[in-house]
Amino acid sequence: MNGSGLRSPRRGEMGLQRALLIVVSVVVVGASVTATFILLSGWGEGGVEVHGAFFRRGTMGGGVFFIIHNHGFREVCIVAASTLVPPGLVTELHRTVIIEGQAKMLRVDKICVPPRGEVRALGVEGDGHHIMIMSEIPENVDVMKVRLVLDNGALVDFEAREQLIDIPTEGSHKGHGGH
Ligand SMILES: [Cu+2]
Repeated sequence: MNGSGLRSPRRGEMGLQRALLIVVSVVVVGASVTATFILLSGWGEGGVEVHGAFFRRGTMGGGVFFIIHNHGFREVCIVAASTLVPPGLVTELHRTVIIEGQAKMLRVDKICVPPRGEVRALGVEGDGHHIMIMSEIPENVDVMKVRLVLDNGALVDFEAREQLIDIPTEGSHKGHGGH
């Protein structure tokens, strides 16, 4: 066997290398876990963000409109919606389609947002999708709080302010850029 005088410095080096290896492994594993997490879920609430939300009252109930953006790398679908404020209104996921020149609202099971993409849930002004409120919205409510349930289990809460529908006046056609 070799003298211990020769071996101990090498053993020390080995220890240092092993320590470095462990540090590197921990970093690599950590990075992989983070990358996997980002790939699977995106950022935040399922990697999904809601922009420009508003609601309009209808004859009975109303509609909630918004743009939903998916930052993730996987398709995400809205599978249900509910209202937190006011609580417990009856909701349905809808899509407006034009059939023989007539706008018709269809109930849909889900609203899917492509990876790295968005859905303009703005009724006929977007791609038809919207959340239909099937029960009466109390008069004093001008901001609703809405919750979306995604197929990956994430919840997305957002506020939708009432948008009053402009009643066209005689001079309205003179304005620039209205629609
Ligand atoms: Cu509808």
